[in-house]
Order: sequence, then C-alpha cells, then structure tokens
Amino acid sequence: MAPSAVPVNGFDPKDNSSLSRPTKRLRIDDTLPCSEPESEDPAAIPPHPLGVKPSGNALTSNVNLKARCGHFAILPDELLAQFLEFLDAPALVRLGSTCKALYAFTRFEELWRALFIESRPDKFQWRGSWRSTYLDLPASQQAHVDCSGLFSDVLYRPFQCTYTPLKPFTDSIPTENLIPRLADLTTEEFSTKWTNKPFILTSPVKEWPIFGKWTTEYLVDKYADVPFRAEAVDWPLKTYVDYMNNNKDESPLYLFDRSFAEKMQLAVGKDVQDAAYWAPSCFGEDLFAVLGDQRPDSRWMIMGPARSGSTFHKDPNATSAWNAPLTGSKYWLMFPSSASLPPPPGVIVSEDSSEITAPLSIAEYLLSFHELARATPGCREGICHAGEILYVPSGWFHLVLNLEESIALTQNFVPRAKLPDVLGFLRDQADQTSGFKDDVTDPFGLFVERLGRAYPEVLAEGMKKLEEKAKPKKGKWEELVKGGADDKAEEQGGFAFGFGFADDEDAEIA
Ligand SMILES: O=C(O)CCC(=O)C(=O)O
Ligand SMILES: [Fe+2]
Repeated sequence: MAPSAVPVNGFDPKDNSSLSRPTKRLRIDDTLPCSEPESEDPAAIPPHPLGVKPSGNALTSNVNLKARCGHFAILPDELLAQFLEFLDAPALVRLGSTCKALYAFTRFEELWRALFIESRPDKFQWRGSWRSTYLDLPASQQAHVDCSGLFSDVLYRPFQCTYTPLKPFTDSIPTENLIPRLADLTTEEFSTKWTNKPFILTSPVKEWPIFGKWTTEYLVDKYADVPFRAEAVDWPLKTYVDYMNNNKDESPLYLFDRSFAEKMQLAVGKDVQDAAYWAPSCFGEDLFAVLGDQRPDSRWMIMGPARSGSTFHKDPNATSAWNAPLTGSKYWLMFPSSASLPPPPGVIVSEDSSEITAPLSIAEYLLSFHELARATPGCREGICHAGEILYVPSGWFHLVLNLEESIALTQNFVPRAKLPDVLGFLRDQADQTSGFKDDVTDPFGLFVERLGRAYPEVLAEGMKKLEEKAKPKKGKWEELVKGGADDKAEEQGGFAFGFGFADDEDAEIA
C-alpha cells in the first residue's frame, strides 16, 4: 500500500459498534500523490471557493498568507488543523476573524461537521454546509472571502476529493473482473454453484411492488417527518433529503436505517399480504431465522447522494447479504478473504481481524489504490443498476460507491452452504459479533441451541464441515498436483492460480 494512507477504522454501517464514522477526519499526512486518473479532465475540478491552492504552488508564488498568521505560522498545516479540533464554535469564529489564513483553516467543514453532530440540536434547517447550519446562517449572510495566496494540501485535498469525477474509475472494467450478471437462479443452482462468489440478478427485484414506486419524492411525501438514522444522527427524512440535495462533503452522510420496515409499517415476505418486497427465492432459507426476534440486525434501507457509499468492510457475523438499488446505481469493488490471502490493496487488517483500517474516503481510496486493486488477483467489480440485486458472499471485502443518488434495500442472511462460516465466526470470534441485542450474551450457544431444535441434521452437517475446515491443509505441492488449488478457487469465487472455471459458463457478462 502507499505509505501515506492515514489509517482509520473502515466504515461498516451494518456493524453497530461502528455506527458513526470518525467525525474528525483531517488528513495528517499530505504526501499522498495528488495525481488524477489519466482519462480525467482536470478542468472538471473547479477552483477552490476560497482560492486555496495545493502546497506545491507556494514554490512559484511571492505571497504566502500562512506566513502572516503570527505564531500559528510555525505550525505545520496538519498540526494547526489538529489544534483547531479542540476549539469550540465561538473560538473558531473569533480566531477566523484575525487573518485570511486562519479564516480559511477555521472554515474547514470537517470541524463544523463534528461540532454540529456533537451538539445534537432538536430543530435546525440544513443550510448547505455544516458551518452555515451550525451557525444558522442564511445564504445571504455567508461571507465570501478571497484567500488566494494560501497554499495548503490539508485544505485543498478534501476539496479535490469532493470534485474529482469518480465515474472514470468505474468504467472499462476488465472482463476477468466483471461480476457475473444473470436473469435469475434456482435455489438449487444458488446452493450448489453460486454461494461463494458475487453475482448480480437482473429479474427478481422488478417483481417487487415497491420497485418503480419508491422514489425520493415519493418517500419524502409519505415520511417527511419520520426520523431515519444517518450514521450518528437521526434526522427527519425531509431534512436528510435537503442535505442530500445540497452538500459538498467528501464523504456524504449516509442514511442507513435498520428499523425502516417498522417505521414505514411495511409488510415483508413473499407470502405476506400486501408485502412491499421479499428476498429472492433463489437464496433459500435464512438459518438466522431460527433466532426469531433475537436475531442480529438484518435489514436496512440505504439512501445517499452520488459519491456516497461504503468504504471497505466485511459484513457482520460472517453473514452473506443481498443489496438491491431501487433508484440509482452502485459500483461494487470486491475481494475474497481467507487466512492465506492478503487484504485488498490499501486495507490493513489487525492480527485478530477485529479491525479493518482503510483510507478515509471512497474518493481517496479510488485516487490512491484503484489501479492496484483492479490489477490484484481476486478483484471483482460490477455495477448494480436500479431493479437489480447483488449477492455478497460471507467474508468478502466490499467497497460500494453510489454513481447517482440512490435508494436501496439490503438484507443479511445465512444460507445453508455458509453455515460453517457463521458457526465458526460466532464460536471463535465471539468478541467480534455485532448487531445482537444486549440480552444475547452467547450468540454461538443460542444459535446452536435454536438450530439444533429446528433442524438437527443441518446443525450436525454444519459442525462437521466446520471441523473439516480446521484440519491441517495440504502442502503447497500436494495442492498443486492433486487439485487442491481448484478447491480453493471454488471457495474464493473462481479466483486462483488456474485455468478458468466451468461453473461461470451460464453467466451473462454484460
Ligand atoms: O449500498 C451500500 O452502500 C453497501 C451496503 C453494504 O455494504 C451491504 O449491503 O453489505
Ligand atoms: Fe456490507
């Protein structure tokens, strides 16, 4: 990985132990290459609203506003920015009125985002930026100060990331990386051939009653005042949509609500009267259903503007998932994981796998690591459009970018073929389980007891497979000569040193 990525926890919105992203997210290292992808038109990035330019421009300029901010001038930009995190709003406003350089530094949106979120106001109006919203400044009262002559990567880089076109990263996907696209699968096909690799189904969601009906306008009309969770805040839907339509955040606040069905009084399930949607039948039974209302969180409504999305993570409790955009489309970048595989480029996993660290934003990741990621064996990429549904196998790393404003539903589940993974996770990584209610103190024990009662043979088979997985692996040589490499390829979705795999044959690669 590039040495300059700032490691912070990756954002897994489904993991309630990391419900909020780090709120103060100033870069402290500006050595990241500021190159733009070749296909990109540099003119697409507008001038910085305060006239700030990247640090390198100071070399050819005979003015430097930073030199004129008294004792603060000796602080490197990174340190100055970190110092400002300790100030409250009145102190930021006062300090910002002393000179142009400090004005620009104290305007930094991440500072105001953190202050606003901490302040948790009951009522407010979104005013286009975190600072204006915190200070309740109407557009007519927002100052426009020209700070040209200030050269700072710390201030410029997030702005660059906000305006760098991201679509070019999602074009021209190499054929070998393409996530297979199929109309639909039978339960048999899914369980025998497709549980270990991502795929997109183009038919089932088009049958849902809410497909074609749910649009942002429709939902705002119906649920304007209903609060939905967006990372660390609960905002009425109309406020979130105001934000979504008018913000300049590098990583826009992402609506990810696990109680949407209750809040919107939706009926869910194929044979349920007036159901809004259901899980496609190919996925078969969901073994976590045996946990009843003690199952961990399992469904979410997701909404966000173009450029919002999820940074690299794996889904909780080794569950598998499906994700279905109802409007907009999503770019997916995915990697299999196993004890013997490195994590995706630019992602660091702690020794016990409990922490995943990755660059701060999707834009930052794509700018710094996309080329390498795309060339890494095992990489899978695809675009899931409105009305389609993507399958995320248990344990796969994924990064997701909304290419347009999008509303989606996602559900996590345990298909039978993935039972050993889930049993193993609950048993061996008990400290990393998430989404269970507080009264569930032993998720493994509870799951084994309930599954044993409902489907004893399924549990016995799952435990047997789990034990088999733990047996010492064949040596490398044996693997190569006796075909072990192929077993592994199947395990990891067709990726391995090998000669191509027949079970992708019926995939329609678009
Ligand atoms: O739609 C997204 O941002 C992706 C959400 C996700 O990670 C998932 O469904 O597992
Ligand atoms: Fe996920």
